[in-house]
Amino acid sequence: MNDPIVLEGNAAVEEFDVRKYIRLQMMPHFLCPGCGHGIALRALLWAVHELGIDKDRLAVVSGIGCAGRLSAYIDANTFHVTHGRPLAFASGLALVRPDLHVVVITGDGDCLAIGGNHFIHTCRRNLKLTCLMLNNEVYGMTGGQVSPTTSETRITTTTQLGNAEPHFDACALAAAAGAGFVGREVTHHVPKLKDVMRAALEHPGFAFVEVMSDCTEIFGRKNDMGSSPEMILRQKSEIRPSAYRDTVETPFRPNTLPTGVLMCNERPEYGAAYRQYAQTVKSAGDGKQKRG
Ligand SMILES: Cc1ncc(C[n+]2csc(CCOP(=O)(O)OP(=O)(O)O)c2C)c(N)n1
Repeated sequence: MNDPIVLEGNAAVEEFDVRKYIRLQMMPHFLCPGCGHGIALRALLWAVHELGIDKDRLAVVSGIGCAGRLSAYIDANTFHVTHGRPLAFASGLALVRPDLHVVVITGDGDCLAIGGNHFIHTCRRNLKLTCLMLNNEVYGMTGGQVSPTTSETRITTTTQLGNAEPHFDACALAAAAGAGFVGREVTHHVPKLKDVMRAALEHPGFAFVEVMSDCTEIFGRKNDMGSSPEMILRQKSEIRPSAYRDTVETPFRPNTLPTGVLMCNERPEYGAAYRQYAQTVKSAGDGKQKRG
C-alpha cells in the first residue's frame, strides 16, 4: 500500500504558467468562447501549482459533458469515465491509492441528476477526494436541456416556457449529506476561486466546491443574457433570476448565494479508518486458533 499523500511544498514563489500543466497537443480546445469552464480549469491548475502537487501524484476523474471533457486537457493521470459515475470511479481510486490527489471534475447534470445517488453517498463516506462541480445551470454538451440547478423561469431546450421546477442548492445538499468541506465561488473572481479550490485540495476528507460557470452560447443566448463579458459581470451581483420576474421591477434578484468556504469540519477519513479497521480485524483473526 502506498503512503497517504503529504503536501510537499509551496511552489507559489515560482510563477504560474498554465502551459506546464496542460496537454498542449490537445489545443485548440473545444470550449465555446466565453465558457466559464476554462476559467475553472485554470483556477484548479493554479491551486495545484501553489500547493506544489506533483503531476504524477495528481489524478483527475471526470464524467461526460463539457465539464467532463476538461480532464483530457490536464497533463496528469486522467480518467474520462461514464456519465454520472466519476465519483464512484474516483472513490475506488482514492481508496486503493491514498498517495494520490484525486480530483473529480463534474457538471451539474453529471453530479446531481444521473450521478445524484453517488454524490450523496460520497459526501457521507468522507474519502480524501476533491469534487469540483461546474454549475452552468444546463446540460451544455447535449444542447441545453434543463438540469437540477436550472433557475426557476429560465428558458432551456426542454423548458421553452420557462423552468417551473425549483433548483437544487448543491452546497446545502452536500453539507446535509455529510461533506466535510463545502465551498462555492463564481468564475468572475479567479483568485478567490483558486483559493477555495486550494483549501479544498488541502482538506483531509471529502471536499466539494460548486463553481458558478457561464454557458454563454446556449444558456446565455436562450435567456437573452447578453455577451460573454456581460454575463460574467452579471455574476458579481446577479446569478439567479427571480421566480417572480414579471411582478418585480428588476428582471433578476440580487445574488444572495453565499460564496467562499461555507463549511469545514474534520472527521475521520474513510480510507484511513477502513485500513485501520481492517488491520484490527486481521490481527484479531491471526491470533485465533483454527477450528478443527
Ligand atoms: C448514461 C448517459 N446518459 C446520457 C448521456 C448524454 N449526456 C452526455 S453529456 C450530458 C449532459 C451533461 O450536462 P452537465 O453535466 O451539466 O455538463 P455540461 O455539459 O453542462 O458541462 C448528457 C445528458 C450519456 N452520455 N450517458
